[in-house]
Amino acid sequence: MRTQVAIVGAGPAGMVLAHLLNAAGIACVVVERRTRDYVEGRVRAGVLEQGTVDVLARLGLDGRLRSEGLVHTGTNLAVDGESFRIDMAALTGAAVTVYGQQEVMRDLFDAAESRGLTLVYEAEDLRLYDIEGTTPSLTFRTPQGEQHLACDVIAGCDGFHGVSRRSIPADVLKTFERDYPFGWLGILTDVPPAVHELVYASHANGFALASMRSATRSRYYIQCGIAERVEDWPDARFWDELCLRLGPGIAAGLERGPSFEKSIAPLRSFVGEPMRWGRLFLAGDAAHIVPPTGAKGLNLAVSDVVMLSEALISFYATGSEAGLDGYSARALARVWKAERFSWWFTSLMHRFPEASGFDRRMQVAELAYLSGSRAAQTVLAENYVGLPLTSAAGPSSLELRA
Ligand code: RFL
Ligand code: PHB
Repeated sequence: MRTQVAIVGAGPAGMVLAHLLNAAGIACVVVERRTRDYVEGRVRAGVLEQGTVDVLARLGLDGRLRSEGLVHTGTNLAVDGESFRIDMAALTGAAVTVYGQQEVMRDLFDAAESRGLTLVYEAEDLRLYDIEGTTPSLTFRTPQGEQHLACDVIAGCDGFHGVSRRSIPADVLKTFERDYPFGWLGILTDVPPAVHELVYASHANGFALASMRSATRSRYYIQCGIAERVEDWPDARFWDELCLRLGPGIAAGLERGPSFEKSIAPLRSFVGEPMRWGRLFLAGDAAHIVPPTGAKGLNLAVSDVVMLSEALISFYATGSEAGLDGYSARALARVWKAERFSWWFTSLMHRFPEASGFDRRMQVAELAYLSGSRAAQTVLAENYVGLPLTSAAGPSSLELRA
């Protein structure tokens, strides 16, 4: 097999890139380790930035998103049971859309089928060859046998545990990492959301989040210890702790229902630099991880592949590699800002095991300041709705110094 761009991984990064390239007439093949049902079944992100919605609209993938997505013009913060609203639309002119990653994946896969995109599922033991030359290739094994795929460029969109990032030599790849000493225990339940917008709660006991998937399906999270297990949290205990952290005002409107999904996710900040080695380009979780507090992971995957697609379109149109050469610095400039926001919001809202009484007072003071300061709220809101793409002319000199 031969193609122009081989895309490893059919998550949001790989599939949005495939659609962007297909729309530009560039041939690509997506190679995925799992089945479509497995990828589509993963319960993950829920909040789309305006820029992500715009990209899906540009690709003609926003039909269901427009009719079923919930546009939120504000978000709520709760501090030890008292809440206030941040009016993102008034502060920034932009909003976010609540539409689950599972729905985004379904739309991407359905359109891939109807548009004739080439996807290979259940590809095991994928290996990358000759990424430092101009004729890279992949091998993998499918139920049909051993496969070889020759290409011009490999897009490594295979998530945090994929093979792409590990194919960059250890003396080239610099990694920057922070693990947080807690996780998020999340549930899905078919009851109407407690509040029609999200509530991010900071409580002396720890963080909680009230989110949703639709007018009849709620998604709730509470901070838990990294050593805790799902079995430690029967529904009744989960609901009691969630209500305590959200506070009596919000708890009064909260309906309890049986959970049909319950899982624990660790929290991590991670960046690998550079995002390019030879003809291999990393995008999304393959290159970086953010803790979910800022709702940035899926959105960063989309902004990365928009920038990568622009570089590839220019490469195939002109033969110039300037865009490809600039991709890593351009993407990283935006990635680091989202990393900063996600780290800051995580640090502000969670209970750290080693935190002193002073540390808690600092969190509460900062939240009190946020509740009364338009300037502080604007900082939060403009990061939450999504920062603009870095200019194609390249990041500023300040960003390059990093
Ligand atoms: P993905 O989604 O991990 O997809 C990578 C794909 O690559 C495949 N793969 C391979 N394929 C072939 N060969 C190999 N050797 C392979 N190794 C791996 C995998 O099977 C998979 O299909 O990465 P991508 O595309 O970069 O997308 C990233 C997002 O999925 C992720 O950042 C978000 O889910 C993060 N996230 C959130 N992001 C948001 O923007 N808003 C949110 O509200 C939000 N909430 C969340 C989240 C993530 C969470 N968890 C569980 C990590 C909430 C949670 C709880
Ligand atoms: C979600 O609904 O899953 C969700 C929402 C906001 C976040 C993280 C996750 O910050």
